[in-house]
Amino acid sequence: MAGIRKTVVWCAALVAAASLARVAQAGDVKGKVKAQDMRSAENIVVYIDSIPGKTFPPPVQHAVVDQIQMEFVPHVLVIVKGTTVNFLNDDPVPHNVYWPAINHDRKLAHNMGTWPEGIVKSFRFDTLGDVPLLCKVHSEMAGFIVVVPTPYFAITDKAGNYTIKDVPPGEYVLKTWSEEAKPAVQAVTIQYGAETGSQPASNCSACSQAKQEAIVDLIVKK
Ligand SMILES: [Cu+2]
Repeated sequence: MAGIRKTVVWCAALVAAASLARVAQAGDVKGKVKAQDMRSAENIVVYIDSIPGKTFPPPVQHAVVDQIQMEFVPHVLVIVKGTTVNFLNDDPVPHNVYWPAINHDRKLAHNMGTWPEGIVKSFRFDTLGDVPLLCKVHSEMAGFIVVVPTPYFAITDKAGNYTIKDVPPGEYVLKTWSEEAKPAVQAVTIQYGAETGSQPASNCSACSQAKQEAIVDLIVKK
């Protein structure tokens, strides 16, 4: 009997812990980027800037930049610092990958070489900032890798919309990166879902209400 009672107490503690975790539920940061005097509002990176005292382990899974029909795909890739990128060639002609700088530092220029279809070469990016990708075989080819400090990032669609999912509660600085424009900076807060703390853990309509949404529209210009 004592064993059963102990188990019941344990379960109650677990439920309480689960409901507390829900109180600190993450939220989404979303909005629209207005691109002033620019060709397009697409492919603008929106990310949460470095959080003091916090580092984020890079994902084990590699990111991918392909070369398809004479283009870098995607045109802009965002990764968290420390991520390894696999460079692919899916064209029946050899392509090259090189970058003349990382974050405008020419000492970090690097040539990955030239290789035919089907071969994969990898590189780990440990420096924050943008990496302009070029191909020495086809001078018209251009792409970008943007290395950011947190895993909370998004990239705009054709209309300039973005959504950064599952940001933990806190006060942050939101930043943009664009091929054409200067960075825009904006403060954003994801609040703790304090009120739902008094709700029973089984009340799941309250759980969904705890999901925060911060709407932040940004203007980027040259
Ligand atoms: Cu090429």
